[in-house]
Amino acid sequence: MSSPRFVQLAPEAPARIRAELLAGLSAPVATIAPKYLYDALGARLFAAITELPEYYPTRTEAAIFARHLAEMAAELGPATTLVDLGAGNCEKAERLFTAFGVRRYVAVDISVDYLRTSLEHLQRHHPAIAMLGVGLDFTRSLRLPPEVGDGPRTLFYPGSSIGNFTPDEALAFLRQAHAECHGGALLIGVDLVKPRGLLEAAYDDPLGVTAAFNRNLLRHLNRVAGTDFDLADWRHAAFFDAHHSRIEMHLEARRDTTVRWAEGERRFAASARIHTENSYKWRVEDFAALLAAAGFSASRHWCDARGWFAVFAAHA
Ligand code: AVI
Repeated sequence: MSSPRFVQLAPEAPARIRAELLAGLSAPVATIAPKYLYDALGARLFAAITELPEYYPTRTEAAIFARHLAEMAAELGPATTLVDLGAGNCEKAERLFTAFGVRRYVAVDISVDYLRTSLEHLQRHHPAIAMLGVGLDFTRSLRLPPEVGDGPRTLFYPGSSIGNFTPDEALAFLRQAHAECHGGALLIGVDLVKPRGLLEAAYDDPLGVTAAFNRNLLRHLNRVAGTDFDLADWRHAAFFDAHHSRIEMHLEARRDTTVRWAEGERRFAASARIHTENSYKWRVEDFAALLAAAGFSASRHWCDARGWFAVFAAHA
């Protein structure tokens, strides 16, 4: 019985993570990168978000895949090597294995610790597929290790996580993805522009799960950066900025408050904010143009009937 292999690429040193977080907190517009939303509890809260009736992206994307899988496979040809970016529990990729004739599955996430259990479980169900887990923060740089092997690769980036990059960052990321395809293809989920009310409900749900997800970032910061945030002082704020075509998430001070750490502090007046996430909403034609600018030669997309979400297949 084969078992998965694992490669952890150099994780960022704790001192650098701390320095980056504190620099963001001290910047004129206080900002924390959204990847810090995902500590162990944050990952669970995100999983809960995907179950909320208001959070349409996950189930809309799943329905598009369920309906058009055969056409996608026909468009792209066999995905002998499937590279899953942000694999987590690997569930989305598993649904592609048969239709895409996957022979080698590479699950990539920020740490192999997040992948071990899911990949070992998956390997038991798919003993004929060679499996590799790669620990890599690909939001910094997408350079896959040699263990992935030569030959064309199909990169799989579902969930509209591309929306958490600014358009410039998305272009830089897609250029790296293009190079890493080795002449293969990209299959990517993209959330689309839609009426403000639908968007804002998805990012500020009445149950308060997204608020908990956002505020949990402060607990994470207290742990890794040594800050003394009092969660009671901060509320969740999320709104659609039509000019930038993005949902912005912030943490907003309920009252004047001062946050302290070993070598510094920052005072926040009531209503001051810390920017914690952007979630860009694309138009189909703009995203197709972005793929072309990144070097992909031909792209096709599939949408749900309401035109809320798109899955793009692009040839490298
Ligand atoms: C992971 N990412 C695509 C989610 C999104 O919709 O931007 C993260 C999220 N933030 C709040 N709710 C969900």
